[in-house]
Amino acid sequence: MSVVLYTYDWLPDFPRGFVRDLRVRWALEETGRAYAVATVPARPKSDGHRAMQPFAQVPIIRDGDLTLFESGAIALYLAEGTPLLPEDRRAEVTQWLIAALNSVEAASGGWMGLVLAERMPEFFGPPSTPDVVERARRNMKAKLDALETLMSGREWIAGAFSVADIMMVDVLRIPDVEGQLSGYPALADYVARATARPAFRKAMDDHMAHWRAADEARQMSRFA
Ligand SMILES: N[C@@H](CCC(=O)N[C@@H](CS)C(=O)NCC(=O)O)C(=O)O
Repeated sequence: MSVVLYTYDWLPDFPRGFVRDLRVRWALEETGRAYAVATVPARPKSDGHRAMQPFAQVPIIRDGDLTLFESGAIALYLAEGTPLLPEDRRAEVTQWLIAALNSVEAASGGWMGLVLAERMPEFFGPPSTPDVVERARRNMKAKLDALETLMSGREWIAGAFSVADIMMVDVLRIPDVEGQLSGYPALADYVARATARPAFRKAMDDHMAHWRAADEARQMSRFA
């Protein structure tokens, strides 16, 4: 039976390309697992959604009787028994996957939230003061500085390409697209190298095709 991946039924342009179902699609592509996509309403959130994900977020997967949320837990589950989570590096790969989410994404997500509140106060506001935004940016930069030194001597973060790279690179894509990786050549190369992988390209194409289909379905329902 194939995995079912849940994402939103529709979202505006801005988060497309960055919704976290992408990292799950990437892991599924890297491991060669077939999957189907199902949706939950973005607004308003549904009880059915909350029953699968207590915080009413995505991604979620179903695999047979198992329902799983948290992108890191999903990625580790999918990586189990595959080269994405090699037995002899299991602890190290897990460490870096958690570092991606709990150290790097925690810092970049905090900064991005403040930037969005500044840019789109009607949606993400109220905006913070500039010194608070700058403090969050410096906090993120401290993590990027450390990673830049580390990645200057490595191709992948923990030996061969692993599930930790999927998480770390997906987390770094936000500072990258926001211009925050300029001055970090090793990190910029790392992101470019990973996102050139056919599995990433396929995951991204399918992710964007999902939103285009969602636009069409929305148009049709307006005319119905
Ligand atoms: N720690 C969670 C974060 C999930 C998350 O923030 N999902 C976003 C989409 S990328 C979401 O559903 N946001 C809507 C909301 O929080 O209401 C994970 O990694 O799965």
